Amino acid sequence: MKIIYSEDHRCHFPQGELSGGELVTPFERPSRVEFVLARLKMRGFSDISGPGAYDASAVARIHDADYIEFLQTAYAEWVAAGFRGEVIANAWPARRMQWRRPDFIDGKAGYYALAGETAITAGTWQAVQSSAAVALTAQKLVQGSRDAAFALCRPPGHHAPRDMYGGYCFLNNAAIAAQAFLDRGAQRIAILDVDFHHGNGTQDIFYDRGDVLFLSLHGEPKQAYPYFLGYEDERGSGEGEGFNVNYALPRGTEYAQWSAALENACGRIEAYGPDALIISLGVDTFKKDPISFFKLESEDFTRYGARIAALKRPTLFVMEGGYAIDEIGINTVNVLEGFLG
Ligand code: Q9C
Ligand code: ZN
Repeated sequence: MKIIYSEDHRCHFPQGELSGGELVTPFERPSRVEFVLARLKMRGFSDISGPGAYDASAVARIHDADYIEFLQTAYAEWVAAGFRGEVIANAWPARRMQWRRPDFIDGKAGYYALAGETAITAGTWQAVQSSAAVALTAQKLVQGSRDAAFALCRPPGHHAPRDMYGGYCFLNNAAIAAQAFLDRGAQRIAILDVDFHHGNGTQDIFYDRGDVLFLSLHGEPKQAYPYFLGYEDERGSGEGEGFNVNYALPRGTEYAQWSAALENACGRIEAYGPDALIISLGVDTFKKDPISFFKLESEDFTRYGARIAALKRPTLFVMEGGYAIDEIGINTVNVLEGFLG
Protein backbone atom coordinates (compact mmCIF):
# COMPACT_ATOMS: atom_id res chain seq x y z
CA MET A 1 0.00 0.00 0.00
CA LYS A 2 1.25 3.45 -0.89
CA ILE A 3 1.41 6.03 1.87
CA ILE A 4 1.40 9.77 1.15
CA TYR A 5 2.55 12.16 3.84
CA SER A 6 3.92 15.69 4.18
CA GLU A 7 6.07 17.15 6.93
CA ASP A 8 4.24 20.45 6.43
CA HIS A 9 1.57 19.31 8.88
CA ARG A 10 3.93 20.60 11.57
CA CYS A 11 3.26 24.17 10.44
CA HIS A 12 -0.13 23.85 12.16
CA PHE A 13 0.48 23.52 15.89
CA PRO A 14 -1.95 25.72 17.79
CA GLN A 15 -1.20 26.21 21.47
CA GLY A 16 -4.78 26.47 22.64
CA GLU A 17 -8.12 24.68 22.36
CA LEU A 18 -11.13 25.83 24.36
CA SER A 19 -12.32 22.64 26.07
CA GLY A 20 -14.51 22.32 29.14
CA GLY A 21 -14.05 26.01 29.85
CA GLU A 22 -10.26 25.76 29.84
CA LEU A 23 -7.66 26.64 27.25
CA VAL A 24 -5.84 23.31 26.88
CA THR A 25 -3.17 21.91 24.57
CA PRO A 26 -5.16 20.86 21.50
CA PHE A 27 -6.05 17.18 21.23
CA GLU A 28 -5.35 17.47 17.50
CA ARG A 29 -1.55 17.89 17.65
CA PRO A 30 1.48 17.19 15.43
CA SER A 31 2.63 14.13 17.39
CA ARG A 32 -0.46 12.25 16.15
CA VAL A 33 1.06 11.93 12.70
CA GLU A 34 4.49 11.12 14.07
CA PHE A 35 3.09 8.14 15.98
CA VAL A 36 1.27 6.85 12.91
CA LEU A 37 4.38 7.24 10.78
CA ALA A 38 6.57 5.47 13.35
CA ARG A 39 4.16 2.53 13.50
CA LEU A 40 3.97 2.31 9.70
CA LYS A 41 7.76 2.07 9.52
CA MET A 42 7.89 -0.47 12.36
CA ARG A 43 5.41 -2.67 10.52
CA GLY A 44 7.35 -2.54 7.28
CA PHE A 45 5.32 -0.07 5.25
CA SER A 46 8.11 1.39 3.17
CA ASP A 47 6.34 2.93 0.18
CA ILE A 48 6.02 6.38 1.77
CA SER A 49 6.30 9.51 -0.36
CA GLY A 50 5.47 13.19 -0.41
CA PRO A 51 2.59 14.92 -2.15
CA GLY A 52 2.55 16.70 -5.50
CA ALA A 53 1.93 20.44 -5.74
CA TYR A 54 -1.21 21.93 -4.18
CA ASP A 55 -3.99 21.90 -6.78
CA ALA A 56 -6.09 25.01 -6.18
CA SER A 57 -8.55 24.13 -8.93
CA ALA A 58 -9.36 20.73 -7.38
CA VAL A 59 -9.97 22.40 -4.02
CA ALA A 60 -12.16 25.05 -5.67
CA ARG A 61 -14.46 22.24 -6.88
CA ILE A 62 -15.51 21.77 -3.24
CA HIS A 63 -14.83 24.98 -1.32
CA ASP A 64 -16.08 28.54 -1.87
CA ALA A 65 -13.56 31.12 -3.11
CA ASP A 66 -14.30 33.61 -0.31
CA TYR A 67 -13.82 30.89 2.31
CA ILE A 68 -10.47 29.79 0.84
CA GLU A 69 -9.33 33.40 0.83
CA PHE A 70 -10.36 33.75 4.46
CA LEU A 71 -8.23 30.73 5.41
CA GLN A 72 -5.22 32.28 3.68
CA THR A 73 -5.54 35.72 5.23
CA ALA A 74 -7.20 35.22 8.61
CA TYR A 75 -4.08 35.07 10.75
CA ALA A 76 -2.50 38.15 9.14
CA GLU A 77 -5.73 40.10 9.63
CA TRP A 78 -5.91 38.96 13.24
CA VAL A 79 -2.38 40.21 13.91
CA ALA A 80 -3.06 43.45 12.05
CA ALA A 81 -6.05 44.04 14.34
CA GLY A 82 -3.64 43.94 17.29
CA PHE A 83 -4.73 40.58 18.70
CA ARG A 84 -1.91 38.66 20.30
CA GLY A 85 -3.28 35.14 20.52
CA GLU A 86 -4.38 32.63 17.90
CA VAL A 87 -7.49 33.17 15.81
CA ILE A 88 -10.38 31.77 17.85
CA ALA A 89 -13.98 32.60 16.96
CA ASN A 90 -16.17 34.01 19.68
CA ALA A 91 -19.37 35.29 18.08
CA TRP A 92 -21.73 33.59 15.66
CA PRO A 93 -24.81 34.42 13.63
CA ALA A 94 -27.23 32.59 15.94
CA ARG A 95 -31.02 32.30 15.71
CA ARG A 96 -32.79 35.42 14.32
CA MET A 97 -29.50 37.14 13.48
CA GLN A 98 -28.18 37.79 9.97
CA TRP A 99 -25.86 35.64 7.83
CA ARG A 100 -24.03 38.70 6.61
CA ARG A 101 -20.24 38.70 6.61
CA PRO A 102 -18.68 41.38 8.83
CA ASP A 103 -15.52 43.21 7.73
CA PHE A 104 -13.64 42.95 11.00
CA ILE A 105 -11.64 39.75 11.47
CA ASP A 106 -13.16 38.85 14.86
CA GLY A 107 -16.60 38.83 13.22
CA LYS A 108 -15.33 37.13 10.07
CA ALA A 109 -13.90 34.29 12.14
CA GLY A 110 -17.35 33.68 13.63
CA TYR A 111 -18.92 33.83 10.18
CA TYR A 112 -16.63 31.07 8.88
CA ALA A 113 -16.31 28.95 12.05
CA LEU A 114 -18.79 26.21 12.88
CA ALA A 115 -17.37 25.85 16.39
CA GLY A 116 -14.93 27.63 18.69
CA GLU A 117 -12.39 24.96 19.55
CA THR A 118 -10.28 25.25 16.40
CA ALA A 119 -7.54 27.88 16.27
CA ILE A 120 -5.89 29.33 13.17
CA THR A 121 -2.18 30.15 13.47
CA ALA A 122 0.58 31.58 11.27
CA GLY A 123 1.32 28.21 9.66
CA THR A 124 -2.18 26.82 9.44
CA TRP A 125 -2.76 27.56 5.76
CA GLN A 126 0.52 25.92 4.75
CA ALA A 127 -0.40 22.75 6.63
CA VAL A 128 -3.95 22.79 5.29
CA GLN A 129 -2.78 23.11 1.68
CA SER A 130 -0.35 20.24 2.12
CA SER A 131 -3.00 18.07 3.74
CA ALA A 132 -5.27 18.54 0.71
CA ALA A 133 -2.30 17.83 -1.58
CA VAL A 134 -1.65 14.59 0.32
CA ALA A 135 -5.25 13.47 -0.26
CA LEU A 136 -5.19 14.39 -3.96
CA THR A 137 -1.85 12.70 -4.57
CA ALA A 138 -3.09 9.49 -2.97
CA GLN A 139 -6.35 9.79 -4.95
CA LYS A 140 -4.42 9.85 -8.24
CA LEU A 141 -2.51 6.73 -7.25
CA VAL A 142 -5.71 4.82 -6.51
CA GLN A 143 -7.42 5.88 -9.71
CA GLY A 144 -4.31 5.17 -11.75
CA SER A 145 -3.25 1.84 -10.34
CA ARG A 146 -6.34 0.47 -8.55
CA ASP A 147 -4.03 -0.26 -5.61
CA ALA A 148 -5.13 1.07 -2.24
CA ALA A 149 -3.45 4.14 -0.78
CA PHE A 150 -3.35 5.87 2.58
CA ALA A 151 -3.39 9.67 2.72
CA LEU A 152 -1.88 10.52 6.09
CA CYS A 153 -3.60 13.89 6.23
CA ARG A 154 -3.22 16.43 8.99
CA PRO A 155 -5.14 18.57 9.70
CA PRO A 156 -8.19 16.37 9.16
CA GLY A 157 -11.15 17.41 6.99
CA HIS A 158 -14.51 15.73 7.49
CA HIS A 159 -16.11 18.46 9.63
CA ALA A 160 -15.51 21.15 6.98
CA PRO A 161 -18.39 21.89 4.60
CA ARG A 162 -17.82 24.10 1.54
CA ASP A 163 -17.60 27.31 3.56
CA MET A 164 -16.70 26.60 7.19
CA TYR A 165 -13.91 25.34 9.44
CA GLY A 166 -14.15 23.67 12.84
CA GLY A 167 -13.73 20.36 14.62
CA TYR A 168 -9.99 20.68 13.80
CA CYS A 169 -10.85 20.69 10.04
CA PHE A 170 -10.35 23.34 7.35
CA LEU A 171 -10.47 21.79 3.87
CA ASN A 172 -12.44 18.57 3.41
CA ASN A 173 -9.72 16.24 2.13
CA ALA A 174 -12.05 13.26 1.56
CA ALA A 175 -14.61 15.35 -0.33
CA ILE A 176 -11.91 16.94 -2.48
CA ALA A 177 -10.62 13.47 -3.34
CA ALA A 178 -14.14 12.20 -4.12
CA GLN A 179 -14.72 15.07 -6.54
CA ALA A 180 -11.34 14.41 -8.16
CA PHE A 181 -12.34 10.78 -8.82
CA LEU A 182 -15.53 12.00 -10.51
CA ASP A 183 -13.75 14.71 -12.49
CA ARG A 184 -11.34 12.09 -13.82
CA GLY A 185 -14.04 9.78 -15.08
CA ALA A 186 -15.57 7.89 -12.16
CA GLN A 187 -19.37 7.70 -12.12
CA ARG A 188 -20.08 6.81 -8.51
CA ILE A 189 -18.05 7.19 -5.32
CA ALA A 190 -18.83 5.93 -1.82
CA ILE A 191 -17.43 7.61 1.29
CA LEU A 192 -17.52 5.52 4.45
CA ASP A 193 -16.78 7.67 7.50
CA VAL A 194 -15.68 5.57 10.48
CA ASP A 195 -14.40 8.47 12.60
CA PHE A 196 -16.17 8.66 15.98
CA HIS A 197 -17.64 12.04 15.02
CA HIS A 198 -20.27 12.62 12.37
CA GLY A 199 -18.77 13.81 9.09
CA ASN A 200 -21.05 16.82 8.92
CA GLY A 201 -18.93 18.60 6.33
CA THR A 202 -18.87 15.70 3.91
CA GLN A 203 -22.60 15.08 4.39
CA ASP A 204 -23.39 18.72 3.70
CA ILE A 205 -21.21 18.89 0.57
CA PHE A 206 -22.87 15.90 -1.12
CA TYR A 207 -26.34 16.03 0.46
CA ASP A 208 -28.24 16.71 -2.75
CA ARG A 209 -26.14 14.49 -5.02
CA GLY A 210 -26.58 10.89 -6.13
CA ASP A 211 -23.03 10.44 -7.44
CA VAL A 212 -21.54 10.26 -3.94
CA LEU A 213 -22.96 7.83 -1.40
CA PHE A 214 -22.06 9.03 2.10
CA LEU A 215 -22.28 6.73 5.11
CA SER A 216 -21.19 7.71 8.62
CA LEU A 217 -20.96 5.67 11.84
CA HIS A 218 -20.72 8.01 14.81
CA GLY A 219 -21.68 8.97 18.34
CA GLU A 220 -25.30 10.06 18.41
CA PRO A 221 -25.43 13.84 17.99
CA LYS A 222 -27.76 14.27 20.97
CA GLN A 223 -24.67 13.39 23.04
CA ALA A 224 -21.69 14.03 20.78
CA TYR A 225 -20.00 16.68 18.69
CA PRO A 226 -20.93 18.12 16.21
CA TYR A 227 -24.37 18.01 17.94
CA PHE A 228 -26.33 19.79 15.22
CA LEU A 229 -26.10 17.29 12.35
CA GLY A 230 -25.76 13.52 11.98
CA TYR A 231 -29.24 12.27 12.93
CA GLU A 232 -30.55 9.15 11.25
CA ASP A 233 -33.46 10.96 9.57
CA GLU A 234 -30.99 12.90 7.40
CA ARG A 235 -31.22 10.79 4.23
CA GLY A 236 -30.28 13.23 1.44
CA SER A 237 -32.43 15.49 -0.70
CA GLY A 238 -33.44 15.79 -4.36
CA GLU A 239 -31.10 13.71 -6.51
CA GLY A 240 -29.34 12.79 -3.28
CA GLU A 241 -32.40 11.27 -1.62
CA GLY A 242 -31.32 7.96 -0.09
CA PHE A 243 -27.60 8.61 -0.69
CA ASN A 244 -26.85 9.84 2.83
CA VAL A 245 -26.88 7.26 5.60
CA ASN A 246 -26.21 8.00 9.27
CA TYR A 247 -25.66 5.40 11.98
CA ALA A 248 -25.98 7.33 15.25
CA LEU A 249 -24.75 5.05 18.01
CA PRO A 250 -25.05 5.44 21.80
CA ARG A 251 -22.49 5.99 24.53
CA GLY A 252 -20.57 2.81 25.34
CA THR A 253 -20.99 1.23 21.89
CA GLU A 254 -18.74 -1.84 21.58
CA TYR A 255 -17.57 -3.65 18.46
CA ALA A 256 -20.60 -5.99 18.29
CA GLN A 257 -22.98 -3.07 17.83
CA TRP A 258 -20.57 -0.95 15.82
CA SER A 259 -19.77 -3.78 13.40
CA ALA A 260 -23.49 -4.49 12.90
CA ALA A 261 -23.85 -0.92 11.66
CA LEU A 262 -20.73 -1.39 9.52
CA GLU A 263 -22.26 -4.53 8.02
CA ASN A 264 -25.38 -2.62 7.04
CA ALA A 265 -23.22 0.13 5.53
CA CYS A 266 -21.20 -2.43 3.57
CA GLY A 267 -24.40 -3.94 2.16
CA ARG A 268 -25.43 -0.51 0.89
CA ILE A 269 -22.00 0.09 -0.62
CA GLU A 270 -22.20 -3.28 -2.43
CA ALA A 271 -25.64 -2.40 -3.78
CA TYR A 272 -24.41 1.01 -4.95
CA GLY A 273 -21.38 -0.44 -6.77
CA PRO A 274 -19.03 2.53 -6.52
CA ASP A 275 -16.02 2.93 -8.84
CA ALA A 276 -13.95 3.78 -5.77
CA LEU A 277 -14.32 3.81 -2.01
CA ILE A 278 -12.98 6.51 0.30
CA ILE A 279 -12.61 5.73 3.98
CA SER A 280 -12.65 8.74 6.30
CA LEU A 281 -10.40 6.99 8.79
CA GLY A 282 -10.69 8.32 12.32
CA VAL A 283 -9.55 6.00 15.10
CA ASP A 284 -11.25 7.97 17.87
CA THR A 285 -13.68 5.05 18.23
CA PHE A 286 -10.99 3.46 20.43
CA LYS A 287 -11.93 2.77 24.07
CA LYS A 288 -9.21 5.02 25.43
CA ASP A 289 -9.93 8.03 23.23
CA PRO A 290 -10.00 11.07 25.54
CA ILE A 291 -12.87 12.91 23.81
CA SER A 292 -15.07 10.07 22.52
CA PHE A 293 -17.34 7.36 23.93
CA PHE A 294 -17.13 4.18 21.87
CA LYS A 295 -15.35 1.09 23.17
CA LEU A 296 -13.43 -0.45 20.28
CA GLU A 297 -10.35 -2.54 21.12
CA SER A 298 -7.16 -2.42 19.05
CA GLU A 299 -7.94 -5.85 17.47
CA ASP A 300 -11.31 -4.53 16.27
CA PHE A 301 -9.53 -2.14 13.93
CA THR A 302 -7.87 -5.10 12.21
CA ARG A 303 -11.25 -6.83 11.89
CA TYR A 304 -12.99 -3.94 10.23
CA GLY A 305 -10.05 -3.34 7.91
CA ALA A 306 -10.63 -6.87 6.60
CA ARG A 307 -14.36 -6.19 6.15
CA ILE A 308 -13.58 -3.10 4.08
CA ALA A 309 -11.20 -5.15 1.91
CA ALA A 310 -14.01 -7.64 1.20
CA LEU A 311 -15.83 -4.84 -0.64
CA LYS A 312 -13.13 -5.25 -3.31
CA ARG A 313 -13.13 -1.65 -4.47
CA PRO A 314 -10.23 0.65 -5.29
CA THR A 315 -9.83 2.16 -1.83
CA LEU A 316 -8.43 5.43 -0.56
CA PHE A 317 -7.94 5.81 3.19
CA VAL A 318 -7.91 9.42 4.39
CA MET A 319 -6.78 10.16 7.94
CA GLU A 320 -9.28 12.02 10.12
CA GLY A 321 -9.35 11.95 13.97
CA GLY A 322 -7.95 9.84 16.81
CA TYR A 323 -6.62 11.35 20.04
CA ALA A 324 -5.40 8.45 22.15
CA ILE A 325 -1.89 9.33 21.05
CA ASP A 326 -0.06 6.30 22.46
CA GLU A 327 -2.23 3.90 20.47
CA ILE A 328 -3.09 6.01 17.41
CA GLY A 329 -0.34 4.33 15.40
CA ILE A 330 -1.34 0.79 16.37
CA ASN A 331 -5.04 1.36 15.68
CA THR A 332 -4.55 3.16 12.37
CA VAL A 333 -2.05 0.64 11.03
CA ASN A 334 -4.24 -2.23 12.26
CA VAL A 335 -6.96 -1.05 9.87
CA LEU A 336 -4.48 -1.03 6.98
CA GLU A 337 -3.07 -4.45 7.94
CA GLY A 338 -6.55 -5.90 8.29
CA PHE A 339 -7.32 -4.52 4.84
CA LEU A 340 -4.18 -6.06 3.34
CA GLY A 341 -4.95 -9.41 5.01
N1 Q9C B 1 -13.22 18.93 24.71
C1 Q9C B 1 -12.14 15.07 14.48
O1 Q9C B 1 -12.12 13.99 15.06
N2 Q9C B 1 -14.78 18.77 20.23
N3 Q9C B 1 -12.63 16.18 15.07
C2 Q9C B 1 -13.73 18.52 21.14
C3 Q9C B 1 -12.99 18.32 23.47
C4 Q9C B 1 -14.34 18.78 18.85
C5 Q9C B 1 -13.13 16.16 16.42
C6 Q9C B 1 -14.18 18.52 22.55
C7 Q9C B 1 -14.06 17.43 18.32
C8 Q9C B 1 -13.61 17.48 16.88
C9 Q9C B 1 -11.62 15.21 13.09
ZN1 ZN C 1 -13.39 12.45 15.19
